[in-house]
Amino acid sequence: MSDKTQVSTAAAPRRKNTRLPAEIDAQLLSQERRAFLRKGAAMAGSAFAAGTVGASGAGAAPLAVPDSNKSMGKPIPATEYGMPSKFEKHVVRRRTDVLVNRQNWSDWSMTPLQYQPGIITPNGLIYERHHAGTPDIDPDKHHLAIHGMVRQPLLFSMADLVRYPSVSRFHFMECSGNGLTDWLKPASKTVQQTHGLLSGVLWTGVPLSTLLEEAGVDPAGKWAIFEGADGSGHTRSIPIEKCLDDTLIVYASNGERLRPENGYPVRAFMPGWEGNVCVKWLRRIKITDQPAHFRSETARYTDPMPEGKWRQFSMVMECKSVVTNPSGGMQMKGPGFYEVTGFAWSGAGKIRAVDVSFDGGANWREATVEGPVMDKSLTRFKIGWNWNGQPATLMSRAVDSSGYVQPSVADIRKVRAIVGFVQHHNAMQPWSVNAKGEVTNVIGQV
Ligand SMILES: Nc1nc2c(c(=O)[nH]1)N[C@H]1C(S)=C(S)[C@@H](COP(=O)(O)O)O[C@H]1N2
Ligand SMILES: [Mo]
Repeated sequence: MSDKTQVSTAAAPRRKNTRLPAEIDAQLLSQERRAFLRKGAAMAGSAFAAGTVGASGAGAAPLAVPDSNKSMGKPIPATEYGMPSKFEKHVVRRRTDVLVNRQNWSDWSMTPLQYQPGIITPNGLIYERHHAGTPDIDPDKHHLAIHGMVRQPLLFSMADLVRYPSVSRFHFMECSGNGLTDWLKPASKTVQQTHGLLSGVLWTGVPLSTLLEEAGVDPAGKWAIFEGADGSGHTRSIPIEKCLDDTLIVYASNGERLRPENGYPVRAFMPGWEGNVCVKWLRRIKITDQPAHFRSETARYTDPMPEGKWRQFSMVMECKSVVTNPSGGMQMKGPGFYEVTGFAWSGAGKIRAVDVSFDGGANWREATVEGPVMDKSLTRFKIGWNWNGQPATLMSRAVDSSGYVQPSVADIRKVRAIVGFVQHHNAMQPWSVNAKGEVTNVIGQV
């Protein structure tokens, strides 16, 4: 049979004739459904006592043939960059609705974590945080310099950089300002607003250690200064140990070159450390014998301590988790079985366990941590819940491979001062469900 015959419109009626009769379809479907429910009941025990999960119970009615079965679909264009279905338009990054900042170039947009089914954030949904907007950089004109206390200063074009041996690694990236509006009382409604300065990404690039080996770091070189090519000239000082350990010079995310807003054509990435150190649009790395004490290491990105002092260089993002389904702004569809899901992550290693409470922290159940469980990566957890229709308060608590347990705001208060908007908020996030099934942010209220 020629290609032409296969794609002719004659295929439509023929296909229709070869379909299973509708009643056989329905029979198969109900068999499958019974098998699914049996399996579910075996897995989740009493969780399925309420009967169906969400599928409606119509077992034997013949299925209607949808219009999509009766006509040809959209042909493949000669070239195309694929986009999500038009029915997924709500799955978008959103600017903050708490700190309205429209006149300011320093801005951020958040990842819709409530709609993210797995540990990867698609490139168009990776959160954005910039201090002076996104520059438009021609990769053919861009260079990265390594200089300062080195044996031989080096200048790389993008073409040079991509020739070096590369690695691909799954890691989360989180802004240390994630959650800063929601310490003591709820300001944000959704998990996108409370936790969306967080993304899970497959980063590809060159280990910085490779480039530093070639440059030859002076034994007295203890810090490296990273500078971006954007309007903010963003700069950070990084200890040489981190540079030689797992720091990456990244040019791709999730299988394609970085998006402009995430640092195209090249950025730094320090796994597990606050997003701010991951300098985008990277143009130079200067080796020095001491930190430079830039604005983002003094006036910003420091932690207030109880004695009125400020702590600098607290760059590891400590263990954290959040329930994303259900989460703020959602509406439960009546009592019955729910799979509660969320994310856990730690800048200090892997996720060891996640507990979930349904009564505001009085009792806890251990959730299933879904593999692969990777170092400094978003990790998914899930737990079955049979909602009885009564008010409930959900929250999660993660433990990482170092044994560190995610704190409450009260726990953090014992070791740090909390004054208004401050960074490094890794406390547990409570969501309350009322009898109507409305889910709201109740941080500071339980
Ligand atoms: N050059 C440059 N790098 C930068 C920034 C910036 O404004 N300019 N913002 C930093 C901050 S605060 C964060 S959280 C991350 C955000 O990276 P993203 O926009 O790819 O999510 O980039 C960091 N690197
Ligand atoms: Mo940030």
